[in-house]
Amino acid sequence: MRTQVSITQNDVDLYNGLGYLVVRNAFTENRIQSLLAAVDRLIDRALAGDCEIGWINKDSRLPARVGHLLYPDKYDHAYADWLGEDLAPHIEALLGNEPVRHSLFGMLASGGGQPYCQSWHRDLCKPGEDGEESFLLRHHGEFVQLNAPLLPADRFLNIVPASHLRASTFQELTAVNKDASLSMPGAIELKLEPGDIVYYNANLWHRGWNPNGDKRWTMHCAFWKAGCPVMKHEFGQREILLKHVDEMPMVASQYVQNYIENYPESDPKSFLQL
Ligand SMILES: O=C(O)CCC(=O)C(=O)O
Repeated sequence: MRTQVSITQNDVDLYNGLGYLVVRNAFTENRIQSLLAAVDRLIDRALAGDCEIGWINKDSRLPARVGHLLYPDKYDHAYADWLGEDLAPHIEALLGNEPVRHSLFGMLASGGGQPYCQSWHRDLCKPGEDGEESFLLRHHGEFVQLNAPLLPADRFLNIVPASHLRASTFQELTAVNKDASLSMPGAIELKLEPGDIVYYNANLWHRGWNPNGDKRWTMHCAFWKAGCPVMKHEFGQREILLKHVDEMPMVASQYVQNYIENYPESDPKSFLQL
């Protein structure tokens, strides 16, 4: 199956300039249904004791955030097919058409009225530290993260556009240190529907914000250029992925193989050390 929407050079330029790109209707209703069915199968397996996941409410089939969906116990071909057929052309365009490796593959989940309120953060650098901007510039274009909701009216990712390649401002540092609920200068709420994908730089100022605990199932994945060594925050997946990398469809298998091949034997570095 071909990808539904391709990413143009103009999209890549927008992504690089703003630190995010929303692709509307990036995958079909059939794909949405196949991913929802995969999550339902995961819940069935977890309820049967065949794999372990966290719960918001087990009786209501409400999982908590799930990581490592490519691990053998949580794996479903639906995830790997989606990665190969819909996501890969986008990811590769955004990473300069170079080989790509897996980093993180999971699902953000909320529900049952349980508030989910993250503080504003950048994933891989320390806001306000000396050299903040040079870290950000050094790794520019090497990685991409995505959120792709499977349920309607996903309004839970807040970002500060174009904050990904500069040092944090005094106002940002003040807002984050005072109170997570304070509004952040220039912040926007992304409005996404199933089939939409937001690709973003994980060092944009951002947060997940769902104070009412509305039901949310949002695929959440990250990828790096293949040659970038596996870092501390994504370390520890090699042994378990090796068990079934050969059984995955071609693209997913290649991305995972590239993770395995760039795995340091010990002492993985952090983003700041590279
Ligand atoms: O909930 C979200 O959309 C953002 C998640 C996030 O930023 C994180 O877990 O670091």
